[in-house]
Amino acid sequence: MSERPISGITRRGLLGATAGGAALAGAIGGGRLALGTGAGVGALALGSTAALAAGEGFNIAPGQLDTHYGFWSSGQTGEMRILGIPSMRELMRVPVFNRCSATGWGETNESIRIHQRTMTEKTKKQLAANGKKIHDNGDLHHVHMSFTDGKYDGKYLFMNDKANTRVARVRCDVMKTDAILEIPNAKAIHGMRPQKAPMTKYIFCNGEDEAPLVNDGTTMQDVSTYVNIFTAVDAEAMMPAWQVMVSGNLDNCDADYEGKWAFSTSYNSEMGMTLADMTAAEMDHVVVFNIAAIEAAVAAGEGQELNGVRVLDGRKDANSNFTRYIPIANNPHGCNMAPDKKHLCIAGKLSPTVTVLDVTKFDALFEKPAAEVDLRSAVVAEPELGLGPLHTAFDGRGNAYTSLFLDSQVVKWNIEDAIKAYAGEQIDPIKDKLDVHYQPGHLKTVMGETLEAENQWLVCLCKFSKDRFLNVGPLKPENDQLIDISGDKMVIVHDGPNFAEPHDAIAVAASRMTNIRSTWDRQDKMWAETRAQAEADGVNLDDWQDMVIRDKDDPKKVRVYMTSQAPNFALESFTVKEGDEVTVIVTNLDDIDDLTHGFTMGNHGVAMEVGPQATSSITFVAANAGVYWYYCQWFCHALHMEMRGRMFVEPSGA
Ligand code: RUQ
Ligand code: CUA
Ligand code: CA
Repeated sequence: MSERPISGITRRGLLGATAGGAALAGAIGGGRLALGTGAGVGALALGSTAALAAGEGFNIAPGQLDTHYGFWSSGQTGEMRILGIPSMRELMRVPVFNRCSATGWGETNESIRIHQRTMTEKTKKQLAANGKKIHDNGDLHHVHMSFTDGKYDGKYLFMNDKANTRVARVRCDVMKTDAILEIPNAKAIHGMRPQKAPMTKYIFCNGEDEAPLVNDGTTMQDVSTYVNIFTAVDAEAMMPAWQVMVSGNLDNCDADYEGKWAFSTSYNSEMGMTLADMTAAEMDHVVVFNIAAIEAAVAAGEGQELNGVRVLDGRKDANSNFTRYIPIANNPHGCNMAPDKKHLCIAGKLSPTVTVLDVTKFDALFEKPAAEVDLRSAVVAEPELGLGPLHTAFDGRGNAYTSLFLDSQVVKWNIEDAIKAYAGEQIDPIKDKLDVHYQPGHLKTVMGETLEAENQWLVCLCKFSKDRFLNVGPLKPENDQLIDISGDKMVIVHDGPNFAEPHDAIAVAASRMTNIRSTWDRQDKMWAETRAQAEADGVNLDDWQDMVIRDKDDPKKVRVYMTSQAPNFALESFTVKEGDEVTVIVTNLDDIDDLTHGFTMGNHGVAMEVGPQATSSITFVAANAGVYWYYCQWFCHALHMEMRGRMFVEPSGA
């Protein structure tokens, strides 16, 4: 299984042989050209056997470009990653919730401001007690792009932090985090999805953990006071728009293609506090959120205002029109809306089934009080697929692909056939099963979470790699497998080791990502506050002045403005006093593609990236007298090593 022959030769053999390599390069060129015209066309153009198409299609020769961007989460690493599809080459890491040594994210003033933007008083107190300015870890499970009319618009990427109850946004023009929102009232944001239509007005965020609404220690043991919170975040303002209290907890979520609904799975409808309690009931549920009803209630001032957010009561007992609870077998997990605009697939996890809900039947659920409607009336299929179904992906031909965690398989099934089988027809909806390696979680088809689902590639994110790679010790990488789904049979064409722990990914056609810049705009809002400070100091960042300024009001504060142009810093040295709080502001004058400089201050734990035309600043205390060298740590020139200067720290008595 690991060495699938391509025209009778193994892939590894081909890549290892020089002569074969040249022959392959020729074949690849043709394959990629064909692919560039559209995945469907590419699949047809590429030979007659699936194995041949697979081999030619995924090997992107040196210098050739991938057809799709893959945006990957990284779980407890806290960053976002960009991979090329189909090559699976890692192209970039974008720090989000993590501290990044290379770029200074989490250390530069610009990034700290973004972190602190919506920080609650409680968090500030918590951080101060621990001698920190920001949380520099995160648990980033889900990355999703902003939509316009059910299609990716290439504008923003949104992602959750389960560890510290946050949501972040990355600007796609520069691929940098531009907003981090700490969500009040909720606990542990897990499932997170943008509204798909008519545009991404909201980001829907699931609070997974149960806690008292006002969590101040007045009630702790009384579980009946615990709630879970569903939050809609205003995607443009990156502020909470409204919240809904629900019964049970919230796991994964998704939204429909009309902009009417959001839905969330709940594995703990029991409101249990132990594993045994959380799995006790035979049925859990999916919560359906009625966006129009919620917006009307918020506009009417219903509910309560808590920490600046309007909170509505959508729990079962409240009998509201905000929510409906559709019973689903024990501990469901994945929540995936099909690109047919109609079918929502809920993965069973503990049940071997995927429950298919017809979202066009949801209106009927809200026409009468919940007690008077058949809450399962929207269920149109419930195929039994295998053990441990976690997530479902879709192609553009009506097929679904569900990961089976326990079986270590991907199962391909047809939605319409499953509906016919549920209605009593003798038909097997399962079209193919493929062993993957091992224990798959999320899986993604290219553009499969949009109205433009493609039919060539499926990426399966396997939680374990075990024996698939050279042993690197007890901690092993995960295994992202690339699967060719263009034929009737699924074919694994690539194993991609990946560090902890990509939960999820999306794959976006490169044609959707046309506004990515190669250099910064000098006026970028990323350093608006730094510019304002420069102006107050009489420094015009656009005139490329270099200055050392002592703050008039606080003489302990020194600001050092300098420019960089390969291979020089404008300041060869500067002088401060022991105990000074020093802010170094570097502007990169170079405007050439790929000419990044850096600033590292020796023995101070200080380093940052300064991209072409960017301004970046970093603050530290010069605690000890002496000579310290600063240097550029991003390779920029033949004389990059010489790009350095001295900071003289005078003894405080001097
Ligand atoms: S979850 S492996 Cu955090 Cu997306 Cu299902
Ligand atoms: Cu500038 Cu290296
Ligand atoms: Ca349960």
